[in-house]
Amino acid sequence: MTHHRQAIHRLDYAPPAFLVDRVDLTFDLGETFTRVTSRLVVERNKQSSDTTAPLTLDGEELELESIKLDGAPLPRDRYQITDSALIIPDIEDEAILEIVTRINPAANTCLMGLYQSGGNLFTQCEAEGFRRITYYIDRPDVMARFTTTIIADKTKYPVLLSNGNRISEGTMDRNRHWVKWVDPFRKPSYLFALVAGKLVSLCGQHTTGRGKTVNIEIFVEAGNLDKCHHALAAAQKAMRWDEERFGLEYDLDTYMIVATSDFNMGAMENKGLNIFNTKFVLAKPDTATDADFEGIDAVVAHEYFHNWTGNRVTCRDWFQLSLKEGLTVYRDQEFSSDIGSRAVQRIQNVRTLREMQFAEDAGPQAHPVRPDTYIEINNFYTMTVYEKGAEVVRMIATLLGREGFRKGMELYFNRHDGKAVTCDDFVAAMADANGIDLEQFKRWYSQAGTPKLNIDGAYDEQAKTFTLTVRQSCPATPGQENKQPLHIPLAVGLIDRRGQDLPLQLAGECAPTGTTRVLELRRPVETFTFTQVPCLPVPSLLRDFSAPVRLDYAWSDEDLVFLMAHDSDAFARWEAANAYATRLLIGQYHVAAEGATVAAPVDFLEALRSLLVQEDLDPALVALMLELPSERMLLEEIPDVDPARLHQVCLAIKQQIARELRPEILRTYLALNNGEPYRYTSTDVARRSLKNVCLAYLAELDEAMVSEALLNQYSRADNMTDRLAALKALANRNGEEQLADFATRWKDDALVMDKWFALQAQSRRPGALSRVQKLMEHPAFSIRNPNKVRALIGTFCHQNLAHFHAEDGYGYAFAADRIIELDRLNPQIAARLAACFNRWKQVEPKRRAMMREELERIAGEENLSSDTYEIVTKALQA
Ligand code: B3K
Ligand code: ZN
Repeated sequence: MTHHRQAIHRLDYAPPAFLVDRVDLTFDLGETFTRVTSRLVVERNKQSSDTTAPLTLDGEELELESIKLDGAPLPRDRYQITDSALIIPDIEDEAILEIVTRINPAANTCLMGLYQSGGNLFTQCEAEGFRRITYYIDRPDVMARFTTTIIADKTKYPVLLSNGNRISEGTMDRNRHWVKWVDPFRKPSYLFALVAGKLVSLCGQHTTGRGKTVNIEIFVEAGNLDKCHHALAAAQKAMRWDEERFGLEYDLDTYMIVATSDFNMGAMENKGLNIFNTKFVLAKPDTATDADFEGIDAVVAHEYFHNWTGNRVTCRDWFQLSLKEGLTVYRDQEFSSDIGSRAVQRIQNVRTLREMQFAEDAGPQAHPVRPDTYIEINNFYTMTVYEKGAEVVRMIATLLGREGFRKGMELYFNRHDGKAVTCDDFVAAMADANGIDLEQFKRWYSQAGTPKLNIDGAYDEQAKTFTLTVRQSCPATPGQENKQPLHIPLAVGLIDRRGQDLPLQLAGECAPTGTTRVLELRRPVETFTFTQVPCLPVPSLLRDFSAPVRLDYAWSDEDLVFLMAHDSDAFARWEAANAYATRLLIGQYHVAAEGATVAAPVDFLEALRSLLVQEDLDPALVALMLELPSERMLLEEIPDVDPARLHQVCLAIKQQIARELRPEILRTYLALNNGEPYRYTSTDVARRSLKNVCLAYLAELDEAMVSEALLNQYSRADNMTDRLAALKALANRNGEEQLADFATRWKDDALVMDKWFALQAQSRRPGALSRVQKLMEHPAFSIRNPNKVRALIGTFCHQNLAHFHAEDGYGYAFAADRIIELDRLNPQIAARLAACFNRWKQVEPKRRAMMREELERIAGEENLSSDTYEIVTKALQA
């Protein structure tokens, strides 16, 4: 591994000195010794101002066997080799290179480049993994035509896959066979993929609107075929959706998905050959939860959608990552909204954004959606680039309307198909297609930090007007002291005392235009006066979360209860419940700090009770409204926070709700726990979600009836959603027997065992850390497997706040030890884990000092990877 630590700057971008027209690769595969022969047709780039630059090919951990230039061996004094490049100074404007290198997939623990997993071979190239396969100009603005010939042992590697179309195959001596793939589309090297191994496949089809038949093939290890049907259906749904919503069709004959259990992230959109973490492919009702099924729909759609937003039009440089990621997340969120419940989808997305992206934006790693500088690009596959990036695209869609947005997408593809472009190009297509000005809006790409809106509302009884005064501001972030005002769409409504939406008419307009209005903020302070307002209304602000901002409006508790019951915008109803609970929990945290007893007011409890007794509400929404804000989210709201106290307060309120609403919760639980067989339909998913929220509350009661209900649900469930919900509660009680039973039952299913590890890592019972340490010795655990690390160690460090932040500091020391250990094996996974120290300045001084010490200990390690180095040094500097 190279440990470059130099910052790269967006404004230093220069077009590549050379382009690659064709790449012909031949892989002679072996697990410890793979020979890669690469034939490159290169030419000097006329767009480059540097007309004498040497040809520089990136390469890492490669062993060069031979190199030929235009057919003749290249003498040793005609090229240089460093630990990150092969440099040929003296070269014609057009040249053909033949480079032979060897690599060792079995020794590859960072899972970038070509690596081994379960005896099979896989590649991961984004962002800069191709340079670990062969010497190449490994940057996204070099787009070439690829062919790939794979030679391998027939018995060990019967299936040989790469991008594009399989055009020929044959057998060879020594039990070997070969397959040749041709990708008709130009692509950057990060989209290259190769898979070889013993795999079986589930095949399906999709017929496009124009009548073309596309084959869909899902490859998995033997024994998993019965878990691929949901993923196949997801691919079919995604193909149909993209045609209907955006007119985008698949462009190859076959779309392949391959699943591996060793993968650094969720999945990868390689052209025609997507590689997935098994977590986002394999599912059946008895092994996967409803959330897993939803995750598969979303990730399959996301990777499939990348074929247009990412592959056909790609990024000019890695600073533009959100060009493909923000847009593709927006697309997958819209897909999920269309196949499920739009309101539920929106609430879940906003919850994630608040809990994780707002935290990132408020901490030492804060960066704009289009970053200006990075040390290690892998650290920039962030919540900001993905989720805030998607919010930025969503705001454009809100400003343009659905048709306007589609026109913008059409212009974007007309202009840029087959090219590597920038975020500015995307915004320009949107603006030009609609004849509007998005110059100020572009600051959303360049400015980090979560903006804040302070809103006042004033009713003029005499004039019958209601005036909103909106002040926007944005806190300083590392490297960005002063912020400029943003162009922000603010969706609002006004609700009268009977709970009816008022028609909205702004001063100067002659007629009302609907009941939800998107106000456009541009200046630091804006006022909007609504006329013909008959009585004092309750304003509903930021409907559907129309912008990724924090909002401050002085709603009374009664207003919030009123909005929970009456807002016509489902998101806003949930938001009112969430705001009320947040306010209450923060208030009670301070009450606890003064030593007083924690309690929720009657009004709050009654508001929740009324959700449970109304029959006509969507159970999924009720479930979301009943769930208290996470400790992780609350931690962001309390400076100098004591996480242990926060945990106690949340627990006390949860227990109080359980006690006081016991009859309603129990009745709801029993009504929903009706023994009907499992079906994965949105109605049933919604009902299960409410049932299991009720179960979680009941589990707070120390009653024999509850223990019995938990044991019953655990043992009788015909699906993983219900079984796991019961086991989760049992893991907080004395559920040793059930935990052991679960492990015996599922010991051979890696994904189910991940759930088992995560449950225990989350458990709030005393001794959580020592149990986690003990579980690291369990035969199903491996520090080399990212899913296992995330399930056990990641869950403990990021989600079990009470134990991670234990007063003795052992949680911090444990995290630091693991980060150091992982850094030598897999820097990307180590750096992700290191983010658990990001908010050290938010916690109270004693813990803060201990966290800082651990950060310093990590930073002091010799040979730290650039990944971990960047995260810990930024955490310490900020
Ligand atoms: N594009 C990949 C992420 C690659 C991460 C590299 N460190 C998956 C996705 O966003 O679809
Ligand atoms: Zn993506």
